[in-house]
Amino acid sequence: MSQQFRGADIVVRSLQRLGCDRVFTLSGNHIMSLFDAALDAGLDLIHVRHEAAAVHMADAHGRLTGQPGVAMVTGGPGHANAVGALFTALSAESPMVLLSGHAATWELGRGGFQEIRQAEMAAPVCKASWMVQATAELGRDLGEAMRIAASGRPGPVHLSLPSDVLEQRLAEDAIVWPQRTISHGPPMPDADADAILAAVAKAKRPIVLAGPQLSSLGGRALLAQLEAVIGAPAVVMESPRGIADATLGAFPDLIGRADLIVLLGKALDFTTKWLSGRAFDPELRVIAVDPDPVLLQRAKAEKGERLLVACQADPGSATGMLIARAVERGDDAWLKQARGALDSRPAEWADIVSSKPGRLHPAEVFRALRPFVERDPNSVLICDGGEFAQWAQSMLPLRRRLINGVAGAIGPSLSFALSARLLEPQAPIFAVLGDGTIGLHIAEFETAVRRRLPFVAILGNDARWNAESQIQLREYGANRMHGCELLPARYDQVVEAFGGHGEHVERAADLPGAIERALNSGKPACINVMIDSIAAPVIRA
Ligand SMILES: Cc1ncc(C[n+]2csc(CCOP(=O)(O)OP(=O)(O)O)c2C)c(N)n1
Ligand SMILES: [Mg+2]
Repeated sequence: MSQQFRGADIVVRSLQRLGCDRVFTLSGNHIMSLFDAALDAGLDLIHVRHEAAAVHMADAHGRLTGQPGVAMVTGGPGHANAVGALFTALSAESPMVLLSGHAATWELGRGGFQEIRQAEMAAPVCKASWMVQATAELGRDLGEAMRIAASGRPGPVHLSLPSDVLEQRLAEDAIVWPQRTISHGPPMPDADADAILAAVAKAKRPIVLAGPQLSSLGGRALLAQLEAVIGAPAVVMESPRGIADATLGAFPDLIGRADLIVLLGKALDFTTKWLSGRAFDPELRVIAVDPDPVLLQRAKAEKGERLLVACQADPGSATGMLIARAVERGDDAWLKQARGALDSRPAEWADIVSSKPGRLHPAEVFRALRPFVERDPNSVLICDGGEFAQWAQSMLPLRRRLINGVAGAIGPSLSFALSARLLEPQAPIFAVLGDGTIGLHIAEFETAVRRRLPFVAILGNDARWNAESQIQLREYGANRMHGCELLPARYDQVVEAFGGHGEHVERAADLPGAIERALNSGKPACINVMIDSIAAPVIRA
């Protein structure tokens, strides 16, 4: 007689066959069979303190490796907690799979325990979302979920797993084990590549805008190569601040001068201001390369005859194709000008200091942090939150970096740091975040201590939700600011109470020593830096 497998064992072994040896999870009634199966199979459960944190960790895994990260949560409220975080993964074009336990199929429609229409709830924030119908389909459906997550424009996929489907047993010969596959879109036709390259060569001031999926180390390296051969700046747009992302220096001034913009997997959305309005050249021409026909259609609808080429292709392989077929642009004057604007930072940042005693200016913080980030080429920088983090994005080197992404949802950084540490055994990992933001997932320091995952959080503590305070100041006036102030709390002591390392800094001179001690502690650390409430930087050419 062939061996019998529980549904839960099929899930765990399918995950392993698909290359996943670790899941991010939080326990619950509906998934205890999966925990049980993980024990025999040796699947590592990284169990966390909020379901959204599990999703953020799977998201970071996806962004850093290009392979889907997997989060596993319980049904009903566990699933509901997880769904919000999928929005971040979707907007960051990050491959990941959310597996949620689910009320048994025989309970459905009868008011089962924690019964809710989970697949429908997750659908708007996923590439695909469904409930597995039968134990025999588990392996195939998991393979399909992983394939969809990593193919085309990457993103999250959700599967709900009813508890009876997980508990039912099946003979081994009745199981369909999954295959590891990715469907690459059609390659870019030679004619399209040549048409794009000819248009770029003809343009006086072309700019390439890449989407978040090219924000990885590999993606950035590819874009740097493209930039060099075609003589046009190639810029990743991955921030909800869009053109005004502080990473991009004086980009708002630069983009207004462009006569051709190539969208390389970059959605024509609010971050690009749809490339129209007073800030843009009225004669601006556009080219769109995208794996998603819906986005090509959108570009056509927005740009009409100003859209010169619309080509369905994977942005990574399309970039490779363009590099291979490009003829070097003789004149690099435009690229030099453009790089000047992108890399320009105000000279006064070199010595700007806070005027408030006991509070640092964000520029003082990042001048001190910069050598520590640069010390190791593999260091990982994570930026999260409001105004403080914008200074980090502007002043720190752009290598292995994760930011909240186009969704603009604050809070994922601590989870990102843990996930990064699981992949990066050695190099320093810095999470830069605000005091408002740390409150969303501060309990993940307990996870980090328990799992011995050291990293250093650089917390800018201005005792307020400053990004929103700045909106009140700008829009409603200094006498109408309320509802955004916080206590100057000692988050470093909270982290010490979890078993981590804490530092409290009120003077710039003390910061380098604090960072060095935090790194040397070998523990998850929080440096509570008291800062002045300063608006995000605005850089003009
Ligand atoms: C999930 C989520 N909730 C609320 C917001 C709105 N929001 C954006 S930035 C911000 C303030 C962040 O405060 P803090 O982390 O202290 O950073 P600061 O701006 O003070 O430097 C808020 C509330 C958001 N973007 N995402
Ligand atoms: Mg703050």
